[in-house]
Amino acid sequence: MTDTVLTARDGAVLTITLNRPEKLNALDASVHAGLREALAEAAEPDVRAVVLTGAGRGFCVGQDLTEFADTPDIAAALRERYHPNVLAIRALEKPVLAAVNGVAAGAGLSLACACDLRIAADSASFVPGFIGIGLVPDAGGAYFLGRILGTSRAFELMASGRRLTAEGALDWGLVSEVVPEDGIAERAAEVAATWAAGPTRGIALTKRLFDSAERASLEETLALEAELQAEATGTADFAEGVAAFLEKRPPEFGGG
Ligand code: LHQ
Repeated sequence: MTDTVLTARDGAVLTITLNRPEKLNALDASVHAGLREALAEAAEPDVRAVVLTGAGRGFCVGQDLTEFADTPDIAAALRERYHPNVLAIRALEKPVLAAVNGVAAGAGLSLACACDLRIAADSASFVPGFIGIGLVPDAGGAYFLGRILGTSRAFELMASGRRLTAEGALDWGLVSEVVPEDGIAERAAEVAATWAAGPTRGIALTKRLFDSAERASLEETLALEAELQAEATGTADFAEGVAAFLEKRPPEFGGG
């Protein structure tokens, strides 16, 4: 693991911290590689929720623009460095929470939006850096923002390049809550611990169903839902959930 990406475990929660604070956690080759390793660690079965955050005053400002100058084949760089990590976040069979502690720009914004949930510090902001330098959104930016915000709002934001504040992001549903800057790590740990105590298989299958539903017909969605529900009813957490309901007690989900 590179020291530009750190991981820390607290029970079933894995926190991944992008760690180039002096560059607002801009993505260079070492961050891409470190994130790839960290996401592999996140796939371990005893991890039941993941937090992605940044060290210092930024979340992530996207591509390191000093390194980019030395990248002759941009399409290849996107395929090799960005796409595996974006796809790995979506493939993780557990919830991934972006704790947006500061500015999220360019591919850093896309990365936050690839996660399942987002909370933000009141000092955070969302900057579509791409258009500021004449680029199109990448790292899934158009895909994720279009789905989260709707095409009209996403286009206006991404094509204007204007900065969205944390409060504006809350108003638009881009983040689910805004907390004081000095409380974001604690709140992220609290939210992630709640998710980690949930029925992890059911949450994972719900994630898969939503990802599929965004592209599928109603008929395809009904078919997949029947398949996944059959799988969910086979889990220990389903048995525990029903037993707890009948015994009028809170469930204790083990994640299996
Ligand atoms: C940075 C960066 C940065 C390096 C701040 N790189 N150092 C993918 C593949 C291939 C091609 C290209 O694109 C992509 C995807 C992308 O992500 S494109 C979009 C790239 N990101 C941007 O365009 C954002 C550029 N940054 C900014 O506009 C500002 O830094 C924001 C508005 C994010 C924050 O502004 P401030 O809070 O005023 O901070 P700052 O600008 O003073 O930055 C602090 C330091 O971080 C500074 O370094 P220095 O040595 O001067 O203190 C910046 O140069 C450095 N930094 N972004 N992307």
